[in-house]
Amino acid sequence: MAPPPQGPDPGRMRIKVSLHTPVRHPENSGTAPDEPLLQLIRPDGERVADALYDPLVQDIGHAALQDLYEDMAVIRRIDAEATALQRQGQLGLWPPLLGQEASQIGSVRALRPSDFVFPSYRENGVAYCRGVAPEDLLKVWRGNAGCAWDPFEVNLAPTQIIIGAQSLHAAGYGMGIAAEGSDDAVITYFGDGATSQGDVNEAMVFAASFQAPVVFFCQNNHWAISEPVGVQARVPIAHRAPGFGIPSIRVDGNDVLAVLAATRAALERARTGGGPTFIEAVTYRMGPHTTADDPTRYRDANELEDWRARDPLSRIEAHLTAAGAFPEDFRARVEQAADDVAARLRAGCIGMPDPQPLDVFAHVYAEPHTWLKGQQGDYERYLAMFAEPQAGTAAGGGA
Ligand SMILES: Cc1ncc(C[n+]2csc(CCOP(=O)(O)OP(=O)(O)O)c2C)c(N)n1
Ligand SMILES: [Mg+2]
Repeated sequence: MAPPPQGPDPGRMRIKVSLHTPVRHPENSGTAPDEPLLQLIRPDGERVADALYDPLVQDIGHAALQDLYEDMAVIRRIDAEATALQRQGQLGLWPPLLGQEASQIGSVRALRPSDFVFPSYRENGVAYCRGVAPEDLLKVWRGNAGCAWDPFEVNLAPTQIIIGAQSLHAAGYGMGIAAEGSDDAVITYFGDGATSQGDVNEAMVFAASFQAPVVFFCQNNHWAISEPVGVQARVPIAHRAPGFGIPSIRVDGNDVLAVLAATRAALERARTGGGPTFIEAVTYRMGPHTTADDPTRYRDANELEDWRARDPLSRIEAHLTAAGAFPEDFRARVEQAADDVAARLRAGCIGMPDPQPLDVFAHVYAEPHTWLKGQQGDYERYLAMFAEPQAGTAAGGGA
């Protein structure tokens, strides 16, 4: 039985009761933004028992937790290396994921390969775990490709820059696979700011109406560039979804085990005809919005320190250390794995062949057509104006 609702606002309390669904954590009774979260491992590493969600992660022993830790350490290293490459002029831009490792790894590791992912621009950890080559993660940010991977090879849609647009694609794809009778599921990632966009709200309408097998995974990293989440929503973001008829859960996004459990629950619901679920993973963007941003201009340094104490990697390290499952050779192995991926990333970035100007026409339409060919011809003639004169020709042979 859920504890009685807290808080002085009776209107909100009524809403809360209607929000209650089987997937929702029983402790999530308040409406304040700091209401309790589903948490299975506390920041100090202590395991918290949870009757509803423990059965979903029964298979995750120390070895599996070590794997999750390794994933998080590797994507943190990828992120640091890419940030350095941008600072060294090798990338035009990079959107760091520092601090959001548990949200990305806990959710992506709950998927099966045939599920389909619709990401934003920040899910580079998700992309890596879907099987995208490390150097390919950089292509878009080096201006080298419009889409750096074949979406159908890794079941991952291209990087989406338009805030929230991918949620509509996810709803449509989910409706499609449901009509085909598949038991695959779809997950779409977006931020706290994106929940104020029309696209995300429209996607929730369609997904709810058609009971599409979609997991709406919101990484509430507390900021939408320089806008704090407190300005974005007056209630916890998770409370928005039930208004559409979509059950939601608020999970500690820095607890990889809790994120895994919540995502598994949502995927199971999707696969078995239960329709969409909304997950608010409460986490924190520890770096800038992108490498073009300077968060010291708008956020308090103390806030960053508070969140550093809730670091997603340290809590797993503390948990495993207390259990005697974080030996030195494991630490060394993880560091080596992270260094190897970073070296490949760097070499692949610097050695990446430049795209040719005419490549821009290759992926505009599935099939070429007269109008496009005409434009390509114009561009070819334009480029020819800059061609080096050939020896022996009237223009360049010279007497
Ligand atoms: C439709 C649209 N409007 C505005 C922007 C500019 N923009 C880029 S990122 C961003 C903030 C997004 O914040 P959030 O959804 O919380 O995601 P986060 O970047 O924190 O992961 C905005 C407004 C955009 N890319 N697309
Ligand atoms: Mg955000």
